[in-house]
Amino acid sequence: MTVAISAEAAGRMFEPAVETMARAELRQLQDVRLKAMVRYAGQRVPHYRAAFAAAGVDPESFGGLADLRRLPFTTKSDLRDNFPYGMFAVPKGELRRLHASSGTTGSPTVVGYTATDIATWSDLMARSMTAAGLEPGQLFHNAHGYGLFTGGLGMHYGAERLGCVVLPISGGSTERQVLLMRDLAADAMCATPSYALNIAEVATRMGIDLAALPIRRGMFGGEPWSEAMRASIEAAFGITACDVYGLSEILGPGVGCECVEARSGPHLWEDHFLIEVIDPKTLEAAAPGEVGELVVTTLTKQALPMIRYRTRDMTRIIEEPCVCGRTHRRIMRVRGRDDDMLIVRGMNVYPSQIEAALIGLPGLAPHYQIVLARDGALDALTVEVEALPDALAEGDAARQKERAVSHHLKSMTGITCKVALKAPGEVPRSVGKAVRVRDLRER
Ligand code: DLL
Repeated sequence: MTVAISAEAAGRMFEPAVETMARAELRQLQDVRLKAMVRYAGQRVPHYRAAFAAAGVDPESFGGLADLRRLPFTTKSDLRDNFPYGMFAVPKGELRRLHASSGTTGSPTVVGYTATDIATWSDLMARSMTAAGLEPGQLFHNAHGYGLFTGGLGMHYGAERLGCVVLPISGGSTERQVLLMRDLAADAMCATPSYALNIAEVATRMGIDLAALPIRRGMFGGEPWSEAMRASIEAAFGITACDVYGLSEILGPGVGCECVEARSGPHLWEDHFLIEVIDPKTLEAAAPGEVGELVVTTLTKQALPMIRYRTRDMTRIIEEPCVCGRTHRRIMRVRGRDDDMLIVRGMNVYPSQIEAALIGLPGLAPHYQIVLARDGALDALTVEVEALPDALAEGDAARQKERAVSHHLKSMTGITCKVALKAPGEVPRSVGKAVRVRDLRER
């Protein structure tokens, strides 16, 4: 049984039958796939065999969705402890691709894909792109880094699967990005949101009005961003900007994506991923609609099955049906990882909350960094933000502006902070994931 949707709505989906599957039918599919996945992981991965045994779960007779909470969690340290191939369910020769994390927050982790996994990933990316309003035949300007980061190749394969023409420009060479976007008449693009703003700024310097070009669609993700940043990107490029979510441990980009119709949080593709939100302290299920840590179980992954993987990403599940007709649930835009949260004088705040309050204020450019330092026994937080070129202030006028912005941040986020106005170009620009926090505190 599928939900009745109009042919016109179905035409805007890559796999309409699956994307509009009735919830009960989707649950049933998840149940069957979960049982098979637990059996598969137990048979093939010693780590899971041991973890299931410790939790008293017999993978051969596992009860499916009803018993989900009996399954052990998997964390990033399990991947590290089993580096490089210990968590894999297939021999090395059956893999077709490896990606790796940069290891900025610890030792590196490696993820892998079989040929079937790459085909599934491409399908899910094509599904995500269609949701974001892309169409076959369009020119897709791919400004995600190619290489070990999953952004570049993940988007590339998805765009080809959809039938787009891909420009694999990768990140960097920003002036060239602008020229090619104009000369080749790109229809759609993807980048991290911070890099998109960098491109927009360079275009302005070059005297090129991106909003006057044919480009109309964009997909942005890989790092937290805010509604204010979406508005800046949409205005600069003259596009609709959709939020695409994912993480390498689970897949890469394309675990979910916003639909262009609602643009109110990514739909996660629940035929391939089982999602839960937990309280990261108690590890119990968060109350319905409450914010907590997203936990994902892969339902079809061959090379690297993930059972109840703790993403550290904080969000909530949106249960309300979406206007686009898709039945796969949405999550609230991810505002950061649990470990990105700053605790300043006892107040908890995510960099993205500061961003949301900051961007769009008159006279400020959307380029900022948060500096943490020690002030005696206390933490001191300074927000360094650039003034727009035509709004540069000096002396008393600058101090007054800084105080006004600091007051605004306090009222919006509860955080007491200093604000330091910077001249245009003083805040470092990103070509991939932006570094939002400089922590100068001694550990
Ligand atoms: O960043 C995959 C990706 C590439 C997604 C391009 C979207 C676009 P990792 O490098 O493993 O994979 O980093 C994953 O980035 O756990 C989140 O903390 C963060 N992240 C990814 N997408 C979003 C988003 C890729 N749309 C980590 N909003 C995730 C907020 C995001 N955070």
